Amino acid sequence: MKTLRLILGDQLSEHISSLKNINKKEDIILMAEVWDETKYVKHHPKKIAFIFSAMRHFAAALAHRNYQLEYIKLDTKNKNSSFSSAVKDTVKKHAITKIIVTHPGEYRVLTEIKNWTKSLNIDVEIRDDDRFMCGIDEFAEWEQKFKQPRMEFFYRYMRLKHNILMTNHKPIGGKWNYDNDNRKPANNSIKPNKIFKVKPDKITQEVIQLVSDTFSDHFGDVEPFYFAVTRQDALKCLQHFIENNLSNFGDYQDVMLEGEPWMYHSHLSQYINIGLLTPKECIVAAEQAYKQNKLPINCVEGFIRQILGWREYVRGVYWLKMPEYYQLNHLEAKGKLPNFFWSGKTKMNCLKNCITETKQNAYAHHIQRLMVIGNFCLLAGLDPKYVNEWYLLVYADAYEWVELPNVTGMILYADNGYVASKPYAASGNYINKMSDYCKKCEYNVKEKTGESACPFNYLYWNFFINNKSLFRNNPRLAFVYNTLNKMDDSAINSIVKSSEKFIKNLRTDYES
Ligand code: FAD
Ligand code: DLZ
Ligand code: SF4
Repeated sequence: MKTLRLILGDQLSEHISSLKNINKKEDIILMAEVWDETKYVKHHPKKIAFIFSAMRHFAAALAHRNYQLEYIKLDTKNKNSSFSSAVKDTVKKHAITKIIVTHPGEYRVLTEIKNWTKSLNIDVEIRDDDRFMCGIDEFAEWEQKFKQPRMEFFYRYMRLKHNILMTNHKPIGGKWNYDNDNRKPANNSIKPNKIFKVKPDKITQEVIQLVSDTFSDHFGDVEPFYFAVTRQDALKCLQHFIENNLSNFGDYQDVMLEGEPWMYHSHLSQYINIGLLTPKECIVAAEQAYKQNKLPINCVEGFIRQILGWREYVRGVYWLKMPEYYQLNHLEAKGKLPNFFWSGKTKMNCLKNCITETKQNAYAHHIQRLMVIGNFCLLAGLDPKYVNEWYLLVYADAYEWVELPNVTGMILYADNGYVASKPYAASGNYINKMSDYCKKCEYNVKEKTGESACPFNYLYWNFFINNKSLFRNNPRLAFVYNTLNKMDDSAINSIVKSSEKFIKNLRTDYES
């Protein structure tokens, strides 16, 4: 009996469940560069180059270990290839009788895989993706126990279950969460370290050429390309982070500075998501740094919470709520993306910086994604459909299981507060405190309304005016509505007028 072991582009680990108990003499591993995956959204060229190069390096490592491998390179002439066509051809070529695959990261792909039993008349086994530290069924069981299944409770459950940063079943340091210590504002003395970069080898250079020849109409710059594409280099990136950035990670987690896209973040998400690193080893490395090198608890706990808490939580939410989650639009937002989401050309200096850096690096750090770009999408009333598409294609770490709950849930409140207890809305004041963007902006962050006022200032109030019936009874927004209630009619009128004008101009922008 010959079994096909299918490895998808974000499953690049020799310990992936689809390879367990493989018969090296009989079984065939299939990896395929296929058009459908490059086309379902027009991914950033750096993301495609990253995935293809990492796939080719991983395939070479497998071949070196004497696995039998069928590796299909992108056929630039036939643009109709898909996972299904690649599997069908390989099943026929090798007289395969069974397919084994690890659970994919996207609902769309799961549906495709489930069809093969019928369309190919073959046994298909879908194995759990045990790179995640919480199973899909386990999350669903945990979630049932809560009226409001918030990330913070889930995170505590995970800390206890995996015995991370615990002592005698209690959180080390006495507190579960040190987020209040992790909000230091921007200041001139912050000087982030150089990031870990890898020089492209021959395989990567070939892929860069392929991508620039083939996907030149996609948003983003393929070069300079400096991502790690092997497990060895991804491990070096993890070490670089632990040694150089983790000790500042907590303090400056929310800070944004012009010309400093990487700050003290780890830049590990794309490696974890694709399988070059496991979430567990990143968590363990940080915990060890706390124990051995006495790194500050707020930094280590903050970093671990992102991976053990948020990352696992959003994955649980995705599989629990799909496919309905994809359709959600609780605030009935209808706006399209303005052109500057593609060009970066806007007078709003914060957005200009974050979008331009996204275009260059296929990366933006969390606060740029959440409180600048995301905040704008929320306040400007952009339709979740377009916002999700944008976030899914622009970042090198984007797969729907992680992108969708962050966009629909965290930034757009489109799930009616399942993920976020209140909308992550902020005026220019927040961006001014956490960044140096406002200093060079054509808008004035101190002005509330009018032509030269920071658009975030009036859009913020306008959002809460427009959504009064939904939010006025939310206790976490009591301060917002208390302030609004004290505003006189002319102030409200000015906010509404400035907002209407701004949104009308946005419409002209995307319709042009
Ligand atoms: P660090 O700041 O160093 O954080 C450490 C790790 O924690 C990350 O590598 C990541 O694995 C994990 N993490 C942190 N926050 C989250 C989160 N909210 N959800 C899941 N994991 C998290 N992350 C993705 O991996 N893919 C996405 O497509 C993605 N889309 C996002 C869209 C929006 C609107 C927002 C607000 C966040 C999104 N995130 C996404 C989460 C987060 O912004 C990125 O994981 C992070 O910026 C990656 O950079 P880093 O590795 O330097 O992270
Ligand atoms: C994102 C992506 C791209 C652009 N190309 C491929 C590909 O050619 N072959 C492949 O196996 N995977 C690719 N991927 C990653 C897949 O889209 C990803 O595995 C699924 O979306 C499931 O998460
Ligand atoms: Fe952004 Fe407003 Fe500051 Fe300009 S003034 S950078 S638009 S927050």
